[in-house]
Amino acid sequence: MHAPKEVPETVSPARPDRRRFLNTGAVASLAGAGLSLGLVGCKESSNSAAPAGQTAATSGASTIDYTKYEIPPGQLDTYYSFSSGGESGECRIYGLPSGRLFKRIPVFNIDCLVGWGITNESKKIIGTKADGSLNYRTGDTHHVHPSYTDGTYNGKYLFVNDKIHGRIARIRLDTMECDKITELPNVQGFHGIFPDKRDPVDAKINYTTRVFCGSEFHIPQPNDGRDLNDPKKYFCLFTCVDAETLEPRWQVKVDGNMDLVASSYDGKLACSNQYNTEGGVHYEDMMSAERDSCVFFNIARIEAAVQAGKTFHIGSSKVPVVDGTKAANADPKTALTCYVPVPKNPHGVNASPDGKYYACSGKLSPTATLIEHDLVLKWFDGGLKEPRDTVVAEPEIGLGPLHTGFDNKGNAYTTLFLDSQIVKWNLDAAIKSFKGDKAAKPVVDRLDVQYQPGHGFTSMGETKEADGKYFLSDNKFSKDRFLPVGPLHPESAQLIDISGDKMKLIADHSAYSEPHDSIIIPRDRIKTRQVYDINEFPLATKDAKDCRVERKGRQVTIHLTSQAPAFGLREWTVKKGDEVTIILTNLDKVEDLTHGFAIPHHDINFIVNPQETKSVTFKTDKPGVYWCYCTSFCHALHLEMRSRMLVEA
Ligand code: K7E
Ligand code: CUA
Ligand code: CA
Repeated sequence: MHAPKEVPETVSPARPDRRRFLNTGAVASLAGAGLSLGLVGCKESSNSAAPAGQTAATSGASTIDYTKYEIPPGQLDTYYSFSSGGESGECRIYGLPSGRLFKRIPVFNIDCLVGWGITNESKKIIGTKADGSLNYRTGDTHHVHPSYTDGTYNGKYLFVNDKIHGRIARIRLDTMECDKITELPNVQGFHGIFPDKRDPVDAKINYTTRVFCGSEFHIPQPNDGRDLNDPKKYFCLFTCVDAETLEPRWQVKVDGNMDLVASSYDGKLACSNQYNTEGGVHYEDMMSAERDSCVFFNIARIEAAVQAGKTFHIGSSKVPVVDGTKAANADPKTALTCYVPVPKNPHGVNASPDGKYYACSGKLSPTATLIEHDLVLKWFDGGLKEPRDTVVAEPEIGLGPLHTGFDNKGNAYTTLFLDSQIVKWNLDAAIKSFKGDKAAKPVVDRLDVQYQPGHGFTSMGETKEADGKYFLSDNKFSKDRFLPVGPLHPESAQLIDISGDKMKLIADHSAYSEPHDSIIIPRDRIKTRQVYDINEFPLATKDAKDCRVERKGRQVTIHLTSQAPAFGLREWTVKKGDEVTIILTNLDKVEDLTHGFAIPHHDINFIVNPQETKSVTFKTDKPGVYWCYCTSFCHALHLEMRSRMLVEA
């Protein structure tokens, strides 16, 4: 797997030798870890994993007119794609179908271009300790989902998780900047996140008001040193966060862990797949059971229980917690939760755009489980015997199924991590087959991807307006698809045309490590602002004539403006040991006319967009002359755009 090899000039998507090599590698590494996967199929060639009679994988390469998908210079893409950035802690915006990277949005990470984590305003959002240093400098973003109105995107916010530190962040979609971050109490491994798609309680509020957050790692509660090595006492919390204040409203104690989260289209349910119902702390234990669960939350009942005060608190947290464990919810008619058994260590749960089903992938089972929404509600009404009776299909689709996207024609597209394929399967056929109809063939197409796909998602596929145009496969390995750039290869995001019967692979886009999830939105759903309103910033200096230096003891405030090609003060004088705050307002009103501001030796670097104000605070520790200069090429006299900070001994 790691042997150096020459770079072929062209790469055939279907080179079977390479695929087999990778596939055996992936399986062998699991087997080598002592795992008994209980997987069907063949370890030699992924293609043979297709059960007899089903479509073999295709390269999709032969007759495609790629020019059809080209975006020539000067033309705009038809879709935005918002993507998580994994261990980078950021989010990204791509254009589709071109794959152009438009913007990286710093969220949990420090970014010296925009000054995120450096300016006072951004530090306040990320959160600082008493000494002014950042609470955290790292983040791990996995899942991005915009806010909804009535089952579709309203273009207002984007929500994203930080798996490491259990934080939720909100990005404004008009400026495409993060504006709030909250750390969830008593949560470790905050993984799945999904906004409510409809608010069922207050008809006046017509947009997302709840964001549901799962937690993956079970911990002692509170995690203060008690029960360190007593895993039976550990547990996880499911959290509901208010979309406007971004404060947690309530939490639910659950059995097992939570991985991904999905929400219903009617506002009644949220759910999460669980791979560790065993409560194991080592992987062998986490995969010892043949079945795990998908746990459903009855939102109205939980909120009624919170209202009625049937709650408890954990440690110093003020957030009310209700008991959603199996033992406390044995009677369906009053239950807050319903645990639906699904095969071994599922990963991913996705709601179909018609609101009828949830597809939960097997990961260690070659199946996807289809759970019917109305049957879950029926179980909660006492009309079904077992939670498992809510399952309406469980087709065999291939090895290592993870995430599922949907088109507008009743088909699902699931990533197969081990098979390195996307499998297209038909929901109705899967349901018929589950009922015993031997003629029904759920799998309708397979396409090789390069390689080992994680998330996959369709255009508008997580809204009621799924359009069936594109599927993007975020692959975990790219190997030989791009020029090598050292040991860390880029990830590959492969765009697939799903408008016809056969999937067509139409583009490879490289992506910096490591996007997990993305969403695809038509460009007309997004309305951005190009210039800020200067009145939004209480600290703004609205006229260059008002630039000044104010001193209060050792605290010095510099009120400064920028207007191409000059800053409002040519120089200012401070003393060694002063605490200096620079407040910079960009007076330029022209779209795209951004100025930067950097100070040598002081680690200051940020930008101000048109009509924006930002501030930084720092200590002067070394006498001397420091040229504060503009870092953003703004004008013919950009290089001359500088001021002196004179630091006296
Ligand atoms: Cu959504 Cu990668 Cu966090 Cu699956 S997870 S791939
Ligand atoms: Cu202002 Cu360069
Ligand atoms: Ca398990």
